[in-house]
Amino acid sequence: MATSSYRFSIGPWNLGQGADPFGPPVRPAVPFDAVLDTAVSLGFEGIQFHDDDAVPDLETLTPAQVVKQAEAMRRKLADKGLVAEFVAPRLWEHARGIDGGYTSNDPAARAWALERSKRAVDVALALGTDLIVMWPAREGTAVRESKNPIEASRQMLAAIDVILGAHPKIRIAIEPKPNEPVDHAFVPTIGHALALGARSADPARVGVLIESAHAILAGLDPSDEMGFALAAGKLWSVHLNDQNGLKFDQDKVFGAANLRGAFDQVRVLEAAGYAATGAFVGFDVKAHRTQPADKATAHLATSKAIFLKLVEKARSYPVKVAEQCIAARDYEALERLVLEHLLSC
Ligand code: 3MF
Ligand code: MG
Repeated sequence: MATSSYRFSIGPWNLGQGADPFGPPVRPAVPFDAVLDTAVSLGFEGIQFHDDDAVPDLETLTPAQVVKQAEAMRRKLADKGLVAEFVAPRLWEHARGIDGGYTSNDPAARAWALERSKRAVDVALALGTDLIVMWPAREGTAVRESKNPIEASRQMLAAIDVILGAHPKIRIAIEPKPNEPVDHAFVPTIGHALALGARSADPARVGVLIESAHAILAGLDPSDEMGFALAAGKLWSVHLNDQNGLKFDQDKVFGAANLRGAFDQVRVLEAAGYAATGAFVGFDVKAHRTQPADKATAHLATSKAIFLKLVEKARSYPVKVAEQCIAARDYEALERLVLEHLLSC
């Protein structure tokens, strides 16, 4: 199969314990080494990290100790033939980030968020990656009047500049999401993320990570969001998954709710030569709560298998016939062509 040029990645949070807001964990925690073994056995080469996945309890360590532990993690990855894809400063779970980090109303919390982000840069470099993922999870509001959106936008930009300033090689991929855990996020879409990046101290080092479900939650088509970023050379990672309409963030298996939408995402990645850029394909998918522990990796295997099947579909797409339909402005014929192509064996 000529699809092996894609590189796949996984985050430890994709092997979760099945907890949801209405019920506790139903599966034992997966030890970190088991996450790595699962990655290897399913053909995932990259590991995505929160800063404290790589260095547990990093807030209690000195910067030198943090680097030492991250270097040990890098060796552990290398022993298994794995590499680190990115590091995301996990501001949203810490007590100090209760009201957001960079946009908190508490100046001490804002200072903490910037310091923690600088430590995440240290972790990334020690792990051998130059990519920081910024998911601005709590950078928004539940009560609209509780923060000043003008000030918040400036604070987000200042945070980007602090991270860029931490090392001349570091790049940031912003992962926008319009809501959840907040009601309204300050950086809800790819357009917002790229506009912020363009105003940063070094726009060449700010790009995006697109999660399919986040685009859908913003009422947008994920493949169009990808096209927008790809046209600017800014798509530096993806979190492919699916989402059944406007509800909580479901992190469903890629293609599970909208197979045609998944095809369109693969098609735009293929058209742009995404695989050749060396960027990873990540699947931000969760196992169902009902799934027994010994089968709670199937969501990853299925997402990857469906992705690869859709790569074949994109490569065998009848381009000539499609062009004729488009030239004749016969979009009904194009519609049928796409549907029959997807249904064909
Ligand atoms: C958000 C993310 C992650 C989250 C993860 C945990 C990089 O969509 O991709 O941040 O931490 O999803 O739930
Ligand atoms: Mg994600």
